[in-house]
Amino acid sequence: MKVVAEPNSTALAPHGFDFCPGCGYGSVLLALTDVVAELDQKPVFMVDIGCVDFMTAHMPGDVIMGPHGRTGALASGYKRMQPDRLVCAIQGDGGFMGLGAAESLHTAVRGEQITIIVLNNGVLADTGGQLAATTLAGKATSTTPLGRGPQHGPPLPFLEMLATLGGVAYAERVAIDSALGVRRVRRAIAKAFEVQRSGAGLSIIEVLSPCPTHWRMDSVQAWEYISESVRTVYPTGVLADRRDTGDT
Ligand SMILES: Cc1ncc(C[n+]2csc(CCOP(=O)(O)OP(=O)(O)O)c2C)c(N)n1
Ligand code: SF4
Ligand SMILES: [Mg+2]
Repeated sequence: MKVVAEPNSTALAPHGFDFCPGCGYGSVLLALTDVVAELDQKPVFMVDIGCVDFMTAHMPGDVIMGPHGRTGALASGYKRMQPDRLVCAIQGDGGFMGLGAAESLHTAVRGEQITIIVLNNGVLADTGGQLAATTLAGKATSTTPLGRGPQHGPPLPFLEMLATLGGVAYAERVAIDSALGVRRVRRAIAKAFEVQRSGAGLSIIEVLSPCPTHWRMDSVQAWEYISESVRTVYPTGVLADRRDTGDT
């Protein structure tokens, strides 16, 4: 096996991660820590409720936990009171696109000068693996053993919807399904902070992230599932970039 990156000891210390083996959240955390190490100020992080809250002990900066799904609203208020701080909300797909969809939508409509990282694992992982707005058609979850059916509607293209709004300065979807994918996560997060600094508007990064535990797969199968299935419904790439054009 080839080592492509050494774990960042700042993020891992003192007791290692609490994520399941093969979870994508550790890769996001390490990428985030690398990006923050290059910045001249530490962001303040607003962490949502979900498996994402296992990140709190490892964040490279101050942390405030938000009520489930409402972290975008909390981050908006903080940024308005502390406009010189870099503010980053981190939320799961269930919180961002489901229970907190209204707060997320209006944060985007207002074009808040914050960065949001959405961890899309297609499931409500922390509460036991329930169907989420993002679960793919046919995919079984713990509480929907027959899989997502027509009665549930199709998976929600929430980032595509938000990308149409003038307040969204930057929106990119990336995937943890390869070493290259992890590098792209890092690059996208760095870009999102640049956008926040430029004052252009909201920057959002959606990360397609494996959850081997609730997908009932091993780590390799989970990466393959993202490459072969999730990315066909949720294509990766830049969905909005209004940094230079001022386009609405
Ligand atoms: C207002 C509110 N509703 C519901 C819950 C229960 N709850 C906690 S975490 C969670 C699901 C989290 O799913 P997601 O946001 O996708 O994060 P993941 O666990 O997948 O990382 C739910 C429904 C809560 N804590 N607060
Ligand atoms: S349940 Fe899924 S999202 Fe939660 S820590 Fe485990 S692998 Fe990660
Ligand atoms: Mg989730």
